[in-house]
Amino acid sequence: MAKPCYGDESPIAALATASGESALALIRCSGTGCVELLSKVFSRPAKLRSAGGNTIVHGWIRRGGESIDEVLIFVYRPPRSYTGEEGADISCHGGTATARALMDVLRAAGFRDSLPGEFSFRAFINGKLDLTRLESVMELVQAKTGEGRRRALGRLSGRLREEIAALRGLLLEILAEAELYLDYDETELSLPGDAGSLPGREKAEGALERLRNLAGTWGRERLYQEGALAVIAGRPNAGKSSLFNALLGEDRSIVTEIPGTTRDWIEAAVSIGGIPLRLTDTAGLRGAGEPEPDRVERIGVQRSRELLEQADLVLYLIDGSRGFQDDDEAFLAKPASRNTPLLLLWNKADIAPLPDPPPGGRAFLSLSAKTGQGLAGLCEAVAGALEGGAGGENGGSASRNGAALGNRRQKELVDRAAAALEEALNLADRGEALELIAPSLREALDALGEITGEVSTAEILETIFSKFCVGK
Ligand SMILES: Nc1nc2c(ncn2[C@@H]2O[C@H](COP(=O)(O)OP(=O)(O)O)[C@@H](O)[C@H]2O)c(=O)[nH]1
Ligand SMILES: [Mg+2]
Repeated sequence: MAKPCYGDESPIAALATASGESALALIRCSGTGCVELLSKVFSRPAKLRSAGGNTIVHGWIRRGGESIDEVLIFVYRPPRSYTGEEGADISCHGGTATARALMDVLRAAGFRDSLPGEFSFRAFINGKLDLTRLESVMELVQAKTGEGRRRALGRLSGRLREEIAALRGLLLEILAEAELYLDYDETELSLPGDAGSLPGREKAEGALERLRNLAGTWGRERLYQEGALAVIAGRPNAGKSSLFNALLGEDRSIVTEIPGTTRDWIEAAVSIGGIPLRLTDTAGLRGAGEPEPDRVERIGVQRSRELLEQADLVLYLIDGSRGFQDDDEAFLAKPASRNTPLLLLWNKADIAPLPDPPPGGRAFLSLSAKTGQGLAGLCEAVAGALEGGAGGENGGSASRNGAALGNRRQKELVDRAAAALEEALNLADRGEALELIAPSLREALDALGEITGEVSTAEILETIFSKFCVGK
């Protein structure tokens, strides 16, 4: 049998829900003739074959004389379906055994297993959705927090597609004007301003600013999608494990009064201010004058340092009962920790309030990991510090109608469009002829077209859709 490939139009099927124990599951089918194929393994073949679009038929899936499951089949007729093709969703009972048995029946009936993202690929090919909206469906599926979900939904509703369409429209106007001049002999039509200047220059400058604003949205979007690594650091016994547990809302990390209790780092996923965080508790960083830690703890401390280098945010804890020490000062003075956003936390405020004025004239957040005092303020500060760090070079200024980028692919293409447009403006500044400027404008236009899929190749599409999950 030939290797299945995207775009071969054969009837496909896939389990669209997560496999495992559940009340119900959904198997999705698409492709010309798929209702006919299903009717061969269905208890009411005539009813299914004659079913209109967007209707539901109840019955049993059978193999020979054996009933496999009682199901509801949602029938779709083209073009009114997700893929634009004839389709059927089988709502069956959950659990791995049932889904597996039904998939076997479907394969025997002539369906093949869908490739990753193949339903979406077909939806794109059939003009149902553009790439930004299809990718947002994937972002929605992968959203880890409510805020991530809300942002993906904005793209699904078409905000990004609209902004890209508007920008393409602008570039097309500029290009059309430039080409008008190119078509005429210079003696018949004189260029506005200096010879070689770009007609529609103001439009191009406006478009460039909008592109930069759009590119600037990625830092923040990335934060909500991919999350951030927050590392809790500080001297032994500062209360790092206590804070880790308090933020998690459970006793995950061991807390004792014995310095050096945490020897290896522990990571857990939490959501703070809608940002998915990988929070890590680390072994305490001992000072020079303290007893040499044993071998295991020494490795733990080394790992703490490595984690600190990868961190997006450092939560540096001071043991308030012992005060701000030379070791703390030494840590904060290190260049590695100066580049990463850092929050200075004064812990154990329940027994040792933050002195006024605070030591070293530094800004501390006062809290108690034990009583929970100050934790709400800490969460706000964490979200603020990460958002500030993710603002990007232009401070993350909002783009038109709240459009925001959803993935690295889109970011790279917006950057490419901006660079090409900038090049066009530079060429115009140098008084180059329109023949030399126009290709840069076209390149910007093509890069934007790739974002929505108006410009695409089989290779580009396969790369995109193969990252989707099976059944999507
Ligand atoms: N009073 C008080 N004690 C705390 C607080 N946070 C931690 N501790 C105590 O400090 C000791 C060390 O805590 P732990 O979380 O293991 O510190 P780590 O070594 O930095 O992980 C334990 O006895 C904790 O009960 C706090 O906010 N207030
Ligand atoms: Mg600890």
